[in-house]
Amino acid sequence: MKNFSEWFHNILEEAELMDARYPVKGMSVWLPRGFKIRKYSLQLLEKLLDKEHEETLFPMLIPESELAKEAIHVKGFEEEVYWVTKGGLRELNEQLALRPTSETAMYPMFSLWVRSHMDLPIKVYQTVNTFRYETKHTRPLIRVREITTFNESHTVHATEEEAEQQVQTGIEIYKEFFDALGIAYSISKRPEWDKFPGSKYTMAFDTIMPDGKTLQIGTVHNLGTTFAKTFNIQFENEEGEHEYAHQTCYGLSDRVIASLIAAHGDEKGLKLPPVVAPEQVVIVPIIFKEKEDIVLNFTDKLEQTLKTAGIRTIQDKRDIRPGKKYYEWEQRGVPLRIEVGPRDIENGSIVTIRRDNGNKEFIDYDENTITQTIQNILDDITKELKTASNKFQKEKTYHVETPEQVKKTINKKGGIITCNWCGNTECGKDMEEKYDIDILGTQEAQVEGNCVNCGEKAQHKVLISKTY
Ligand code: P5A
Ligand code: ZN
Repeated sequence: MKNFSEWFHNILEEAELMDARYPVKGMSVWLPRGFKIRKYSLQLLEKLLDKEHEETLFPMLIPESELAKEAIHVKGFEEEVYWVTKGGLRELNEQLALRPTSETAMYPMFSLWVRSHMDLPIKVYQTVNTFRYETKHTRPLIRVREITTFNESHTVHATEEEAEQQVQTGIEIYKEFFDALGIAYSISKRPEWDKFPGSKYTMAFDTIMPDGKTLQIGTVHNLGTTFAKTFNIQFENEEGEHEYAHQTCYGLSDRVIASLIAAHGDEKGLKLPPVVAPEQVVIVPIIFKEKEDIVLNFTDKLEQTLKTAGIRTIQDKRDIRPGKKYYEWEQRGVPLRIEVGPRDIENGSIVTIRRDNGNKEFIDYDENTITQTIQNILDDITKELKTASNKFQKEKTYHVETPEQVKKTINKKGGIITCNWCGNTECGKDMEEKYDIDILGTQEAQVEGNCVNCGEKAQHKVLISKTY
């Protein structure tokens, strides 16, 4: 695709996912089709989280005094906070922030809930909207000012080891989630200057978009005891002594939907993994005048059979050219199309066309096995979509060894570059400026040799790219 930004913008409209014409910058409307994709994505995520978290719901407004308590945290967000200053005509005594994230809404309450080690661990999540007055160029789903789908998990633990373990668990859950959606990712530890404000460290998921720039699609933070100290989250241990709790938090946003669209889409439009597709199968009856009844009897029954088996199926009986129907459903990303005409019924077969690779197949129709046959094709589509996006991410990740190669690769090819790095902040920031890129973070690896930028002894394998 030649111009990803343009393609992305058009597809939201053409596939009827979102309407970006809402008269507030950075805020858009979810249309029914988009909302269904969002709903199925969330169901998948929440099913994974529900294994060990509980769902909660905290208020959207945060008193200024609470937001301001954690100095580093508030510093990180001060330029992005929307404020409610009036109730009707009256000035409020204390202004209230629209949550940019919910640490400072939740943790004063955690402080009340946690008394003894028996109260720990706490593992909760919520799916809410949050507000960030972003100053960089806003784009639907990718950089928004109302994050409408903010899924945030927060955990509290008695020990540092447990919190460390939870970071791994958070990463595993997100991996499983992205894998199920076929979204490829690279995980790295953000550099000091780019970690979540107030955290000990941040682990981030980045996916390469079709234009070669990366998008951060999820983050897992170890908060250490910083917030526990600020909000006084203390517990009595088994010896009767008071200790500060160890915390983690992790979050995802509308960007998951953006990357889902970007990872699989093509010139024809959307390609949806069956798990989140509003319609998994569309049946198009090919109707000729005198054979109409025969065909529709067949396709009605087929529709019913697939629906009963739990496959989201629709039948397009509109009186328009089949070609127009194909075009529309392909654009909307329906994973599988079934065509049935009088000739097919005579031959005892149906025709299937896969959205992922366009493959057309004649399938012998057997009432008893048809749902399994269709399910198998859908499963294969899921697998192939994931394979393709993993392949893309891998092919667009380059290891380089010299500064010249860094420059050449980033400008020519985009994607993610890995190289040796000393780990020093000054050197890192120098690289960011010099090459006009971002340091995504470091990965654990045995490194030999010197830093690609300053020549000092290398300490890390570092990932760099242009970013959204
Ligand atoms: C973790 C959850 C947090 O806010 N507090 C609770 C922690 N982390 S974060 O990295 O700041 O945000 C989590 C994820 O949200 C996405 N994101 C956005 N998506 C769309 N528009 C935005 N303006 C925006 N800002 C952040 C990122 O994917 C990020 O990883
Ligand atoms: Zn260096």
